[in-house]
Amino acid sequence: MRTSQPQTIYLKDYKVPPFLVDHVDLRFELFEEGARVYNSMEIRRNPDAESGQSLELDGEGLELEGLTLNGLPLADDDFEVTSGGLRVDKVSDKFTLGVVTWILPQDNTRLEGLYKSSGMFCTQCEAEGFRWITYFPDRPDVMARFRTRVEADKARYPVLLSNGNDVEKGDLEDGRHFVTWEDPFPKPCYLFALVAGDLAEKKDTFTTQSGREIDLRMYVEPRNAAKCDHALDSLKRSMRWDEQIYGREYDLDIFMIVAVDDFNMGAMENKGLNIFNSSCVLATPDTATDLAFQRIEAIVAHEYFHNWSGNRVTCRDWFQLSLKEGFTVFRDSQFSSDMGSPTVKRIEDATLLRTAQFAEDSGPMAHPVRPDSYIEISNFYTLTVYEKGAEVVRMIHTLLGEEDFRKGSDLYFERHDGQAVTTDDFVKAMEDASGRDLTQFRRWYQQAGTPIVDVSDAYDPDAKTYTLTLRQRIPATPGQETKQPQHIPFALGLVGEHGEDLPLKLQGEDDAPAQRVLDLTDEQQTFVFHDVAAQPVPSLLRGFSAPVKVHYPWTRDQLLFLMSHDSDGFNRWDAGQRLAVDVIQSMVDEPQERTVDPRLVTAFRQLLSDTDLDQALVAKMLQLPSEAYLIELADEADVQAIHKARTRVLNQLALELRDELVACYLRNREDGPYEPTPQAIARRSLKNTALAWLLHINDEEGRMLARQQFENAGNMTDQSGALRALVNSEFEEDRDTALASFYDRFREDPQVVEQWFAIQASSVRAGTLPAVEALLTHEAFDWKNPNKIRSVIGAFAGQNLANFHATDGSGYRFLAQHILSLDSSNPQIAARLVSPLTRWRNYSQAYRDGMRAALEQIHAKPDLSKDVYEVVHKSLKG
Ligand code: 7MF
Ligand code: ZN
Repeated sequence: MRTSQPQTIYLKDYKVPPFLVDHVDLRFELFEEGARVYNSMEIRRNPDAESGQSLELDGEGLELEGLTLNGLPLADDDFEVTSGGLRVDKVSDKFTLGVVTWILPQDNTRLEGLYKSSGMFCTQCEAEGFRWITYFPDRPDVMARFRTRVEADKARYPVLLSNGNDVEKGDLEDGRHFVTWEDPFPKPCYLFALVAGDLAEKKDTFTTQSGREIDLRMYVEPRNAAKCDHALDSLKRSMRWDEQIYGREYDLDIFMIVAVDDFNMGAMENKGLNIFNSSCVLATPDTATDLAFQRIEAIVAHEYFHNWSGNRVTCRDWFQLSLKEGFTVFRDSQFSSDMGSPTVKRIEDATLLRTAQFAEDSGPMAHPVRPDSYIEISNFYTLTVYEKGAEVVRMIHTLLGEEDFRKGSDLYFERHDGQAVTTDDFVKAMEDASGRDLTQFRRWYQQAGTPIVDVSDAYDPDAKTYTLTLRQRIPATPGQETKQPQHIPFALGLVGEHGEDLPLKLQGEDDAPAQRVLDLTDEQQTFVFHDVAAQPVPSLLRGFSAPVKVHYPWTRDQLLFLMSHDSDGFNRWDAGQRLAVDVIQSMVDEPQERTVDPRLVTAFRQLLSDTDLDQALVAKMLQLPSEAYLIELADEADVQAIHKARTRVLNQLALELRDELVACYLRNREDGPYEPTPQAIARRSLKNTALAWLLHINDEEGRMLARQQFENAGNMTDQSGALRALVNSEFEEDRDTALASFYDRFREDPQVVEQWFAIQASSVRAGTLPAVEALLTHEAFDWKNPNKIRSVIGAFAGQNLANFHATDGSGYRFLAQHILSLDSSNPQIAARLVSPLTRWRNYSQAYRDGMRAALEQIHAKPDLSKDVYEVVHKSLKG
């Protein structure tokens, strides 16, 4: 147990900052033994704050070497160094405070603040990393102009970067040099960044809509110089898109991207100097899959879009995190949708939401999009804040329509430029621009839990009326026992017997649209549609218009009908998923039920040979619902039973459709050069799915095709597709040969080795744990590198569910053991690894006790970090 209870921070306790910082002058002296940071702050009392308060600055792990007030050294009894900072009691209304600190970046394994990654210096300051660099009011509502001088050895660190524009550079004594950077835009310190290293520079330019030429620069380790093109192209597409869709132009003369190998998260939007995890930005067709290409495009866009949604307009406090993250995820998903297939993008977003966010929303860490309290803020960079937050913005977009939404966004950026604001300010701007009342809608930010919409209907053949009754309920979540009804935009259509959309005409209306969005605002509402010629099949929540669960008793025949007839592509996919879920669940419930419903086989057969439908959509429709989703749907999940049932369905489908799978594979094989077009990507995806299915049933021809593909692949999508298929098969020899040759070929490339680790750690073959344990002692494994930890431990616990949930509890003990050791070196990474254990109450008895025991074992560690403590403690509570 921790010796002291960590403090909980509450939104209701928010107070404006007692002091403001107008300007910060920083000087970094970087050495191998450490770094000295000179920090000179122009501070003044906040006129809006309570008067007479002492100056309190945040600081962690700092050695204080000097402290001056208006240039004069402070006496020992004029200030106090406290556990989390520094207090100066007697200060006037306006003064300059000088602080000198000594820090040890080379020993910084937490990867917060200033640290070293493969020989270079870099920073990560969001959310509270700046306090590990110097004493400062580390809160986002203190916005200052930064001037940063970086000094280091010129041979080791020829490249010295920080935010803004470089205004001065020169040589110093002893082979050292310096560069000074000035950022004209006031910013919170979480957006501060510094990079120093021996880096290759890739240059490009972008001309803005107003004709300004922007210098684009990408900095990577020299061995990665050939992996930059895709990110730079993505950046230019993002910049153009933000101008066209949101009217947002870039504001500095330089925009820089840096890739670093050791990074706790995906990327960071530091003003003018975005820093990326190497795995989220570096790519060539030979080393990155199509999926990685798409992910990189989306992440580059996300970080770039933050320049307005996050940097120019930032968060007042960390409870408002979704203000920038929800909005920016919404913007990057709009962008991806515009760059590819909107239906497929929507399916991907809805899948993530329904699988992982719904699980979070019904577990012990459930919290509103705008949380009310936290212990450690880095635990709140969650799917709820990001993905549900983006859905909330998307619903505003649906309610207002394209045009008014754009007016709202323009008003928001104009009204709050240079400010630190709240989610409420965002909604207010949307209201003011559109004239719509979003009072009730605001509950989406305040109430946790996934709303459930129960739908019932009745058709009256005489009156030709169709009556839909919708009821909403929101389950209780920690700290929120009862809920108020929310405003749910509920899109729907009624599908007639020939697959046509029937007109949707409510009482007293003349217009009858084919699709409409109902405003569900009460606990229960009834809608009567007139002039409905025949009994329709309802197509509900089209396009996944709200992040809710819909319950309606569709028959399997109705689902089959929607699967092939619904005019809404998303709901075609959804009907297929619901059908497959139903088939698998009935096998979980009745293990003696041996044969798969032949109608599912027929539907999949049709899909496999349908060459008219968007092939990317076909590839999605062929994916069975994941084990994670089936577990989420269960009340008391029996993982092994779910795994067995799903495997049995997959086996039978593959056996019965074996010839179609081979034909689909051959049809989609390409001989020409690699192309990154959506069509080619869809073909590869379909082909690799067919291959995986064939190897799932240990088909000999599939084996031959996989070997051929592995040996001749001209791109990483095909190479790893074949490897993955072989690794998940029973063909041991082929598997071992392929794994060895793959490693041999790519051992020098960390991003590929990470994929190699993840493919093995997520292998469905029984008894993977010993193999996973062996990976931890592999020469390429590195406990200091978060990507390696994620690709082995994270992939095992998060994706290899049947093996992780082994009923002997070995998977849980394995995870607990490594969380405990990581807790001391990198608490953020350790805390993220706890999440596969948190929902122990939703598993059946055979799993529950083992999961809880693992949590209790972690909880018992003395001096547990507050990161891990918060997740474990909340999981065990109640
Ligand atoms: C796309 O949000 C979507 C989400 C915080 C770090 C990046 O820009 C960010 C940072 C976390 C989790 C997800 C994402 C990010 C972070 C992310 C990246 C790309 N402000 Br933690
Ligand atoms: Zn973000």
